[in-house]
Amino acid sequence: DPFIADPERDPRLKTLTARPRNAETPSEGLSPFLTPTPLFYVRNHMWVPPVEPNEHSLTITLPSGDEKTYTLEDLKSRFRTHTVTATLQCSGNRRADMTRAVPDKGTNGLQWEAGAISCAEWTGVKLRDVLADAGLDLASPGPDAKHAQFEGAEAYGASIPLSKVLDSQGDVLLAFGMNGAPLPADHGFPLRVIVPGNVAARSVKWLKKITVSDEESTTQWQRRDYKCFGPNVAKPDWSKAPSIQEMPVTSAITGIQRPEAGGKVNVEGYAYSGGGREIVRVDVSIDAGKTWAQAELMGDEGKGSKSWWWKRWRFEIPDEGDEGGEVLVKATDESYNTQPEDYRGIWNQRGNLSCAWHGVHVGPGE
Ligand code: MTE
Ligand code: MO
Repeated sequence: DPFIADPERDPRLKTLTARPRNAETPSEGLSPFLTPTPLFYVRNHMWVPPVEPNEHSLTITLPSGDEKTYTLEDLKSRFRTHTVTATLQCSGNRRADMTRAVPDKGTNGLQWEAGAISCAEWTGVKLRDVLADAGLDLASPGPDAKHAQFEGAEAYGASIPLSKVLDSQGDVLLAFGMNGAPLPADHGFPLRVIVPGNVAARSVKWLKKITVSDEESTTQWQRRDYKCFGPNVAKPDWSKAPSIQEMPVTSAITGIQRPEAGGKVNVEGYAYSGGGREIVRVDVSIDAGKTWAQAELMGDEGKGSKSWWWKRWRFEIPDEGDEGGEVLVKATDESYNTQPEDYRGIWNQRGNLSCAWHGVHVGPGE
């Protein structure tokens, strides 16, 4: 049984598949700034690999062929420790919205609602510090040093451009801590890479090996799955589209509360953009998008060089009338990128980057 090392899971997680474990964060877990660890969404392509922390090691290979191996103890004792707040979001978050919007075509993949996203404080050492120790010249790494490839202990792998690692404000971590405790088994114990601002698929769990290379990781997760093609492309030439790295701006409604009978309806949710682009505005409409009003942004501050974390927001519906209706949300990031209105222009067969305006029905008495 390859799933023998899979841990017990919190029953409040919304399970999509049990083996491998894929489960989204319930709305109660989407409400706090830092997602309680047991409610952090889980996306496993395979099993949780059994690991013996004292035997776990990380091997780094440079383009020169030089190789260096680090134990966990080496990483913890020899490098400065940093804590970074980062939201992880799956490329398929909100895929179910895209499927519902284009029912004749549907989408392939796990049908996530708005809970394939969570936020945590990650503690570890900077990958750039470790690469320098392994012998990479950070100032002039050479023409063959273009990508950092990551391999997990089960077989999963992915890569990111090396420039993200070399950026002194990139905050790429080799993390052993999550929300002040050791990483749990589902989230990569004992070591994972955290790539803040990039699609979570690049934050490889159960990290065993890093290769600095002139090419991207050759896995399907780098070369195929996380790409978007136009609706007319039935047989994509995978090499013709870049792998998803930074994600576009998105938002969602995650809770609706009526404090007391007859009281006003409060709507709350999150907004997030990739690349450390801060969310600067969230707008809500209660008339199908004809008019919009700005929601209140919560003042949460995370740790890190850029805004790697989501923004929580809330909005009080002024007068919902008797019929209720659809509440819509859209967000704007610091580059003034905003979300598309609907799925007509962004539908893709894999259902990646499902980020149109999010709507939830609010009815009387709800
Ligand atoms: N790393 C390994 N080793 N195996 C995996 O299946 N899944 C990736 C990424 N890293 C994966 C992995 C994907 S697609 C996502 S969305 C995130 O891990 C999910 O991280 P989480 O389970 O900690 O929420
Ligand atoms: Mo993912």
